[in-house]
Amino acid sequence: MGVSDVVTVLLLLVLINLSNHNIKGIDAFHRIYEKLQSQSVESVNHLHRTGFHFQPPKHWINDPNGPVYYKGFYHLFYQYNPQGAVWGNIVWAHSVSKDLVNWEALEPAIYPSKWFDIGGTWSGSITIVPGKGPVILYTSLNQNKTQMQSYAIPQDPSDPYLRKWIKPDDNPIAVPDWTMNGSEFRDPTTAWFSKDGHWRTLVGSVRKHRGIAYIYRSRDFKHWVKAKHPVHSKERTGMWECPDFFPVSLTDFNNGLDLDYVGPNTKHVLKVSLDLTRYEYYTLGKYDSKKDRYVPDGDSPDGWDGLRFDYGNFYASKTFFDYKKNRRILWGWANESDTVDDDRLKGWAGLQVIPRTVLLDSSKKQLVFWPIEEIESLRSNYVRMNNHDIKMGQRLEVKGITPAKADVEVTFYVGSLEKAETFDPSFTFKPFDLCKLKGSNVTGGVGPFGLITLATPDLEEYTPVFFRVFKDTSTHKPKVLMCSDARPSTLKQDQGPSPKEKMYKPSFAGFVDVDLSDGRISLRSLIDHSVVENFGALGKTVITSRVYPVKAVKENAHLYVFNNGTQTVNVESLNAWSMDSPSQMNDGGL
Ligand code: DQQ
Repeated sequence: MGVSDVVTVLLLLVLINLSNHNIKGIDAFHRIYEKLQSQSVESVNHLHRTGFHFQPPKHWINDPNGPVYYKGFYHLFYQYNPQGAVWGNIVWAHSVSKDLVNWEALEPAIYPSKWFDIGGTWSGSITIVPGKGPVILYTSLNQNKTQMQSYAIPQDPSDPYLRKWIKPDDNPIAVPDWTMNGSEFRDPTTAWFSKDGHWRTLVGSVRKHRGIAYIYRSRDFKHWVKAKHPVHSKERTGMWECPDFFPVSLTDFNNGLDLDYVGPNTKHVLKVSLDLTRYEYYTLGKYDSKKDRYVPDGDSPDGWDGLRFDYGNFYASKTFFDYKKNRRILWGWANESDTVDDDRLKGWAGLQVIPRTVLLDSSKKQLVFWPIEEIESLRSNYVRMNNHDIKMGQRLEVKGITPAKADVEVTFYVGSLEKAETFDPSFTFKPFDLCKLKGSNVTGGVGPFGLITLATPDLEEYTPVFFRVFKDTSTHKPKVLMCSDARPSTLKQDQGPSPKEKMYKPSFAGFVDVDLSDGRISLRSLIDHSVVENFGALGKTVITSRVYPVKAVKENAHLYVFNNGTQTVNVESLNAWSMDSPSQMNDGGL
């Protein structure tokens, strides 16, 4: 073992240790809780269940799979344990919707039943193949747990509900060869058709700690051949789960592109979910379709410090192109951050975030995300606030809506940045540490200011979401930190000696790439009992947090705007709505 190998191993050990703090219920290597995975749920505890997020009536869920718009319906499949509230026994559960808000649950689409998938039906995607209809590509595990790629087709492609799926006998369509790691080979992407007459799909993997996205080609969507080189790989990033690969337009910042779009003015996005840390990153770059190689742009960090779709509790995400509205939509899984024991007692675990549109930011350096417009149909009671100064230490209550189930949009005017603190460059890649260090209460110059969600009036419990503005003397630009700090979110005590038995209360954070030249910054928060989704600067930085207040619940929860910086901040406009619940999801026999 050379010095660099020793360094790599040490680095990985540190990361594995770190990752243990990030996750629970499912760990980096899909180890399962033997005793709990099939322990049926006696009753469902509703205290922290969400009001307008996607959740089945009970049990464990994880990755969104195969989202697609087909014959008037949006389909969402997802990894689901029909027998318990922890990961295990995974099937593809299936729901349909006409508007991405109200869902009808159907029977699971695929579940282990054939020799090639008896060991598991894991994540994958759907491609609409002309002449065939929708085809599922998924990771199937045989009885030895070898990971392979398989396909399934609808029994009746004319059925808009796509209720029944068939797994043809010529499966699997891709098996790991001797150069590959058979227990780390999964999550095929939606395929795209190229001018050379081939379909292409990516499959995530790892080799010697190098994260890999293999590319497979097929002429008939049945016989697939691995390209000589991976489309992309990166050393020391570990297993790449759930890759996602799609083009974005460099000239049209309002519409999404389908996967097979070819044109001069595009870039590609490659997103990977890092099994070691349980967070994702993406790069923007150029895809050379002749060489089947993807090269990230020089200023798009490729690795642990990369850009993220969401800087919070968000994983295994997947986009799809919505033909109906010409947009690319992102789904992502928000895991619980309470304990495995809590999940067992609650009888449920996991949710899907509100779907988000994905566009290239006009800077062309990053993406922007925004909750789909359909979610606004749930807005009810409305209150507003205009032109309110908030001096240092002040807190203003937003009254007249249901704070535990709300949609809030606020624009702050911060004015001069003269009082902003100097940015310490050692935090450049450590926004979490900076958020943890300063929190929402340490007085700053410009900020911390923002929203206090899910709060008791005496702030025994609260989840603050806020900005803190620094001066970056190297760039002469403001450095804007955005935080969602779960530390004060609950009075419930951390329990148990091991990380998985302890509640996880992270100080999630990211920087927001804005110059504040007009003195303004906006924040939108979707608050839903145990989940808060936050969109800074119109979706440039997004942070999702899971929190479990015991007092600030339902009608006892409050919402405030606050400022703990010496510079007075003006709430230029605040619009807030109570949110209704969508029509009940029927349980489809789940
Ligand atoms: N979850 C699936 C895998 C995927 C992982 C198994 C990501 O296919 O890699 O439930 O959360």
